[in-house]
Amino acid sequence: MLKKVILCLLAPLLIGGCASGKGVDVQKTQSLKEAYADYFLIGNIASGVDMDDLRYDILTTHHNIVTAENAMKPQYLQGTKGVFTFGDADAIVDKALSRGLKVHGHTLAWHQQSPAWMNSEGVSRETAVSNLITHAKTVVEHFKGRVVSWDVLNEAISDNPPNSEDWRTGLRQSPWFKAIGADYVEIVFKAAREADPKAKLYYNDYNLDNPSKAAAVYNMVKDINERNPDVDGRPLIDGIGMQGHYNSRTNPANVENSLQRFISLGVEVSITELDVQYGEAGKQTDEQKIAQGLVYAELFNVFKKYAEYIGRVTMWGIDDSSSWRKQACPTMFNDTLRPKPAFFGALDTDKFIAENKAFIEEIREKEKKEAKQADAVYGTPSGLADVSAWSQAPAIPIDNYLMAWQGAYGAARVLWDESSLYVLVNVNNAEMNKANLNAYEQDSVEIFIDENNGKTPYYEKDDAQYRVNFDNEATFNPSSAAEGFESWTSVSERSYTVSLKIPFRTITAKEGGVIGFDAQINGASAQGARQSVAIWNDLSGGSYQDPSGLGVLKLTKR
Ligand code: 9MR
Repeated sequence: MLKKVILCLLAPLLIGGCASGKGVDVQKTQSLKEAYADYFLIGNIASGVDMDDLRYDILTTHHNIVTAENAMKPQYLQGTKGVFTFGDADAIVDKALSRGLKVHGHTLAWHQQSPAWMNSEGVSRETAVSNLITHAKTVVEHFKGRVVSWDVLNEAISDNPPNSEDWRTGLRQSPWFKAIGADYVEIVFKAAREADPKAKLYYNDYNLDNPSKAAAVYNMVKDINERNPDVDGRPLIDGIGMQGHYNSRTNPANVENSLQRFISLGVEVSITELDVQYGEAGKQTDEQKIAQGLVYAELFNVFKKYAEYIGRVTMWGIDDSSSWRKQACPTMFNDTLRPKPAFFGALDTDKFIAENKAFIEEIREKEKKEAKQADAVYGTPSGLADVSAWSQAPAIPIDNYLMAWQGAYGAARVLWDESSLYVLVNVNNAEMNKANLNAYEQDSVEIFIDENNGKTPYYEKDDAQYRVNFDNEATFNPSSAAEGFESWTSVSERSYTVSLKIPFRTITAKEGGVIGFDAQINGASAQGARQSVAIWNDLSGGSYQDPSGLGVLKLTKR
């Protein structure tokens, strides 16, 4: 009954969505930037496509700062050495300024969307340093006075840093890092400060709700600012950008913990790329729209609480149809540019939560999908090539596809003893291609382990990912998981078999114990690109960084 009443109340918000339909007219709703005028700036992205039509109206009605989605990335500003192409970025900046919006710059150094001449293809350290400084200085000088803050460095810390205390070991093996070494971080910040001492300089990264990644970023910024306390009157790094690419499993408490941690450094914090994935194949159910609204509301509640320290909250996408993740409907406006419940959740957090609480709790309860369970059987194979040793263990099908293409699939069988897990995976329908430099785009199997079955939305010390391609080349996340690991493969036509010995890292296994477990098969195309992903349990596609969706393995004796 209650649900029915609430659904009726919500009806005006629920029409439309990622797919299509009518809804509340944007012009008639309250403005987001006005609602947050006393808290922080409200931002969104602009690309060429946003500069006309209704999207620009939404931009100006609800926001007071803009980030160019792509136009200021290195590849677009200096694709060829020494040839700076500012036209598209200038157009975005000048139009935004003429409409009274501020502009944030994104980004000077990144491992993506950067031309190889800058730092790869055998470029010496000296040349790479000079390329980095020239790029940063030229770009910042060009926009001086027009851009208020910069993402100087983007995504420099790897997803699961092996030791957060020693941030240098957590640096991503990016082209800049490989060409220059860990000091590239300071080099680029110093160049930017020199070029425009007034602009705020940010370090920007994703998954900062993950405590170990946040800790590495914290230690990096702390160390750099302690060593550079007075560069033009203040510490070198002004702010930390928490990108905020979130989803249905994001826990606002983790976001708050990281926010507090960064604030304790005395730097400004901004939410720089907020979106919340909640839907599949470009569709959202009515329930998903409300549940997504709640995540926005809860996040904005956290942001309001720390508003004193937050510079801006920028959304990554005006509407679902132009979002980089349009399949997951992550923004506040639907395909027909009508505000979704997400918009109202952000606009008036308390009202939205109060109006929808009972309904939302019901949704959450329903969403708690039971993890699949399978048995691992006690036993130690005489060797990894002894595939008959696994015959007593039940087959675990790996056939739920995460992408549209239904490529390689198979089954796993698992044995265990006190010290290790032994996994055998048979793969069918594979192209046997390992041409791609990204290991996850090669024909390969992946095993995810959560030894304490803690189901945290980030990797803890007992969580790890193991990947072996058909040619028995293994990769690990974190890299320390390689210790004691062994694997074996055998290939025949379009099938291959992989067996893995995965030593337990934090537990001594016992009969009746349960561990988080998943098995995935990556299928490459004949051209060497990932074309299919099949998995046993976790359909989120995020098990490489979030073990909360893994299945459960029960350790049995027969
Ligand atoms: O939204 C951007 C998309 O259009 C580009 O194709 C993509 C290239 O990697 O970059 C997207 O923006 C990214 C941002 O620059 C940095 N953080 C992650 C964003 C989403 O990938």
